Amino acid sequence: MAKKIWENQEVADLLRAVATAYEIKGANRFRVAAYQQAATSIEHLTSEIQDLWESGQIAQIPGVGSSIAQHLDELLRTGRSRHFEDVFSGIPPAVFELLKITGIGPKTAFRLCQGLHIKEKKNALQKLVTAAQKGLIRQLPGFGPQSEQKILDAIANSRLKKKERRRMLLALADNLAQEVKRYLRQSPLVLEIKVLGSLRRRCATIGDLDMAVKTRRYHQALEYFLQFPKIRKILNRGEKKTSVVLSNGVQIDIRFQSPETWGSMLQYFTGSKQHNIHLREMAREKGLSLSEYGIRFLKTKKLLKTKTEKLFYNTLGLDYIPPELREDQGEIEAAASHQLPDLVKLTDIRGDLHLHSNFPIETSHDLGQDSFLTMMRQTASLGYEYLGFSEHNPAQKGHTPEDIYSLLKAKKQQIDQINRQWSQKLNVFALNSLEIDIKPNGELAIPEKALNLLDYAIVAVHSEFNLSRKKMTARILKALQYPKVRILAHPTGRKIYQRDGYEVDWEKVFAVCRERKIALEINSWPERLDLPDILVREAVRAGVPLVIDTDSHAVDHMQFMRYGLDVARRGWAEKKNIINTFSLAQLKQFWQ
Ligand code: DGT
Ligand code: CA
Ligand code: CA
Repeated sequence: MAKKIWENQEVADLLRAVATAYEIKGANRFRVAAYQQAATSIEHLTSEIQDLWESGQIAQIPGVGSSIAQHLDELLRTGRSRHFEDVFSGIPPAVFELLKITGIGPKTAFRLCQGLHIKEKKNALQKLVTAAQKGLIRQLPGFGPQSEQKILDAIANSRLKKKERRRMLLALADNLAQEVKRYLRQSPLVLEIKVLGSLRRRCATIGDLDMAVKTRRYHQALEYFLQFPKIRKILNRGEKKTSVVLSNGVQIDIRFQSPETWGSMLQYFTGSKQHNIHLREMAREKGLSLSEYGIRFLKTKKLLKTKTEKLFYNTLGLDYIPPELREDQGEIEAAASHQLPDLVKLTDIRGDLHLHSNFPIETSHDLGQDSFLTMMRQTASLGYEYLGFSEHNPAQKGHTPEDIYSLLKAKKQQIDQINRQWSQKLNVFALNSLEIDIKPNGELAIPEKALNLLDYAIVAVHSEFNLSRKKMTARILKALQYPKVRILAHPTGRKIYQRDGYEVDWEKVFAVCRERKIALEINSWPERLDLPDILVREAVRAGVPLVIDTDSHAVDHMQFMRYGLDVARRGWAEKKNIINTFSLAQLKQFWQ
């Protein structure tokens, strides 16, 4: 029998299931977190875990500790892990079906399955709905009519969202596109490859991949593409284009085009649809018609072929419009009056202000995996000037205010020490920060005295996400009044496909941030991308400072800056709007 090839996503899903099983069994939360972290790391790998395993590199994956690495080795070698099987024992498979519903956690799912005798995955959800409709859930210990209704609502809601969920996260689409590009580049027929559609516009989620290949021999180039090993099904094929589905279910629409009409084709298939419709209306008023082949003058019927997109836009009397802005949100008007923003670039970034090291301060949430020095070196290799260590605050449970103070003091001393030893050599300066929980009443989760130890504080909501808009606004506004607070992290709390953001009165938050020079974070973590682009645009309009952070828990995550940058650009942000484009001296002055 052919040996099973493990996909990254499959392994990540399995590890996440192990974490859940541990959680149900009441295992220590660090163990649960270790499995979750390993799952996330594997999901974000840019190489295949199967390949890493074959070259003996599993233990080197950041976030995969030695014991998990051993279990994975057994899994990839033999197709099973006895350890994982032990962890799963006694947990009905149906639990994992129920967990797909947002709002049902591991322990609830387990209690429901046990109480209602739902064992198998098959029809598990339907059985749960039937039980709820018969009023059986409210009779279980710990449940009532209200929680029964909540479960029904959650299931209905998640069915609604299912369709939407088939879209991929930007980071995943990016990796996939890279892989296809690597393949295409090997052919000498291929002169250039471009990603188009929503991926080129850098949307947070991507429906399908649109690509274009510049070639003079499109027939052969198309044939070559169809040999890509991951193609599962060819949906249609024309002379110059084809649509296929890959083994992971993702669709690719790809076009093969000669250099003469390259510009118009890029423009057309980058979209968005709304942008193109608006552009066509505008062109028509000027006596022009637009297509993927160029610009036609209606009077003379003459077709102007446009080699570049710039020429295309300029011919219409517009400045070149960066793809991220092409959403028909005023960019066409701005391009006509030469008022497009000069968007922030990756090379403008001078530091990363939200990083989790592994320095042990007995944190309330997950600690990072790498040392201060490792992260400083990575900062240097990214060409930045500074970084900020912002682990989660020490847990309040089990610590007195004095304990917390001394843990944070020890951290500050260590950072001072490392700056003395390494700053000059690496040309990188480390700042001492902390990501502090905003408690439901708006107080911060560390004693006020400890704030004095920090260069700046990051505050964030990590619990009780479902407060009313009024209470959530009051909670955040209160937190923003504390001294040293300079960043509000992942301001809406959304996690794409996992949790909607909470409601906040942004006008009020914007006003306080502007006045107190508190930056709203654009968190680059692929599931977060928070602030979302629409709010970034509003914040930019309101003159609120922003910061693009990676929130890295390992050095490998520091490359995600790119995704936060994408969001910033989609929100029309310029360099001057983003505080981590400032030099360290400028930043200190800004914060004075
Ligand atoms: P997605 O795939 O849902 O994330 O979003 P897009 O924007 O990539 O949309 P897609 O893949 O349907 O189409 C790619 C681009 O092609 C789209 O942004 C605009 C352009 N386009 C040009 N003409 C048409 C048309 O007649 N219909 C559609 N759907 N798109 C068109
Ligand atoms: Ca698309
Ligand atoms: Ca498409």
